[in-house]
Amino acid sequence: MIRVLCATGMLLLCLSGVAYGADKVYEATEAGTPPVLDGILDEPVWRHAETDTLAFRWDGTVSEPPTAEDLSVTFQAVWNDSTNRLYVAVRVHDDVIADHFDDPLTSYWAEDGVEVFLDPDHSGGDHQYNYNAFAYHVSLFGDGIDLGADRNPVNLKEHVRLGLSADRKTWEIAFALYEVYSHDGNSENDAVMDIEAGDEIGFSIAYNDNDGTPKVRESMVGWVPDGGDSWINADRFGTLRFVAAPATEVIRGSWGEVKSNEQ
Ligand SMILES: [Ca+2]
Ligand SMILES: [Ca+2]
Ligand SMILES: [Ca+2]
Ligand SMILES: [Ca+2]
Repeated sequence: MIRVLCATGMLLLCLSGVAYGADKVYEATEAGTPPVLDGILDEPVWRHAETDTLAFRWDGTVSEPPTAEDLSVTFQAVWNDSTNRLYVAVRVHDDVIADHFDDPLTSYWAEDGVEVFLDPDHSGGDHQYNYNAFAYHVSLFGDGIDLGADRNPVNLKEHVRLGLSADRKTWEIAFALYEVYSHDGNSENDAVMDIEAGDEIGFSIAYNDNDGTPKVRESMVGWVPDGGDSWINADRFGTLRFVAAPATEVIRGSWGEVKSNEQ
């Protein structure tokens, strides 16, 4: 719609609609074999996947975008046809890695962590106190915190699997894509997306930087411009498109076999 309005010369509408992540698209290729979630990005698919940067300041007590020494973050994403999972790899340069509270629900937005936004049916719209879309605050311990329908934080860690490197700066995360989530304890009332090449979902990603002061988020950097309200509104998300792997890059078998063959 934005492109149509621009093309017809409706400049004010064009300018007012340019913001947010709607025009950002990441193409995730299919991994013939799912990555091993160990925080080590040595699988062949990570060598080929597009790398993008979290270049936009969304929030934080640091008024300027963080320096490269303070925080710089890149990510990649792939998917697997057999597991129906989205895999996200995140490389973080952060001067201080901090997590202050044993309770994963305490100040979850202001601990060091990756925040991944998913809207599997690409509907957009409000998701603050419902499961229309998700803002998974992935902690260093593999929690997946979002606000629930009762307006309290809820740990949806069954949606998330994390492999973290020993220095806690390389994240390898798998997500199940819940098109329907009931949160009633009965998985028969939920629907996880059956991913196929050509599908598109609402997607965004950010990093929350804590550098040692409890409950203080020094910086939040994200993939799309003006994404600070993404935890409320899925219209702020960009798009992730699932694409098939080039035939030459599809490698079947376990990573143990692949790695041993490469040595
Ligand atoms: Ca790995
Ligand atoms: Ca930092
Ligand atoms: Ca939705
Ligand atoms: Ca930090």
